[in-house]
Amino acid sequence: MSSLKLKKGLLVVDVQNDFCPGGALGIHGGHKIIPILNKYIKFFEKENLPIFVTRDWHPKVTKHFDEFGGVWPEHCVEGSPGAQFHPDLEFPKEALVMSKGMDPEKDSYSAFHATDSSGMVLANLLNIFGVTEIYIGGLATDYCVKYSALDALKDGLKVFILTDAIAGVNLQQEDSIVALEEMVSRGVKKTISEEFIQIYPLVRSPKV
Ligand code: VGL
Repeated sequence: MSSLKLKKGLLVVDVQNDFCPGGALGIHGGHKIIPILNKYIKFFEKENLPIFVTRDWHPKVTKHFDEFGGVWPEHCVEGSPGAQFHPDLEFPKEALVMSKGMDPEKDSYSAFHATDSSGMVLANLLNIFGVTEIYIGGLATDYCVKYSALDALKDGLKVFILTDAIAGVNLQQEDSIVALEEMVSRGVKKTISEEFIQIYPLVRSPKV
């Protein structure tokens, strides 16, 4: 396998039942990004590139919830149906499932606070897989996607947001737009599936 192939990684953020319409914190149109995310996932899978899939995985009592002083209604409680990945999301068994939000004292929006089943943090896994360019999609644009993208920049990665595969909570109507502007102003690049899938073959290493 060429080193070029090892450089890209896909990060799918929090595509869980509670963040989709009908869920405890249902995001308008949240489910509509899933077929597009599935396309990206297939692409990374076919190319043997690492795929990281995060989930919010909260204890029942946490400062993240409004009942205990936070902002949000109870959602994505560990092991609950709302915390399960949306049934339409298709990812291979090789994908690395990462959980976050387990600390009852913290919000932990960023995927960089997530750990895999062995307790390894995302930054270490990215390092192990040699990922230098991360492609991020999922929920929500104005929270977990944004904080993950900004942390990825801090980690020294080149960061692409999949703008056709994100949706925002929008507590304020413009929140997602503002979040995207902030990401871009800090150095995040935007891409969409058509562009990504057209451009990608050009940068692929030749088949041997
Ligand atoms: C998220 C709001 C509350 C997210 C998580 O996944 O973006 N948003 N908790």
